[in-house]
Amino acid sequence: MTAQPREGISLKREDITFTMVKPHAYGKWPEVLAAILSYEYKTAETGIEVPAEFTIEAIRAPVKIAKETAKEFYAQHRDRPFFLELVDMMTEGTVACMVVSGPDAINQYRQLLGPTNVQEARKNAPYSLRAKFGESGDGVPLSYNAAHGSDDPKSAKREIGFFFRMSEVSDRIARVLTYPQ
Ligand code: RTP
Ligand code: MG
Repeated sequence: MTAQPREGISLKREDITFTMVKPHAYGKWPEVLAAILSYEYKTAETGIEVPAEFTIEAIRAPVKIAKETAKEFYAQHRDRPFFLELVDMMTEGTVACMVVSGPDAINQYRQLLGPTNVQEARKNAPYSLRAKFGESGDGVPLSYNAAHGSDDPKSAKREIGFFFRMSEVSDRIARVLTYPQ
């Protein structure tokens, strides 16, 4: 699915992010999508809630990730003790992948995601995707936190490249992603 470009709005690298709904939350990904589109945050200056203005630029779902792809996707965590658990979780079912744009989308989306730890998310960020759709409890791995979001423009470009061809996003997104960084 490709969204229509919004004319006249220029995008910066930090305005494009990648997200993936993890397998354990895949059954609820339409609700995740609805939460993304209706997300409002409190402005620091006034405390007034304003829409984050996320646009879903492209969707691929369902996607079954191969073990080798999951290992490459999360290569930065290769030496962490939870790496194999993370790879198992990412490959135990299907995922939904999305390219998301909006003002300061990378940071805004990380806010919407909430803390990595689901219990912390429920306590400190009850509005967040991880609080609402993450799993926690006895025997539930910490990796069951509902969704992934890119942490910087370089990661967003890399992660989008795993799942989308440039021909699958609008020209204005492709232009920003292919511009030398
Ligand atoms: P993500 O990359 O998925 O958006 O998550 P994040 O930035 O909040 O956290 P990160 O440190 O990049 O960790 C990647 C994913 O690994 C799982 N994890 N498990 N067992 C553990 O201690 C542990 N720590 C992290 C989580 O699924 C996390 O999202
Ligand atoms: Mg991360």
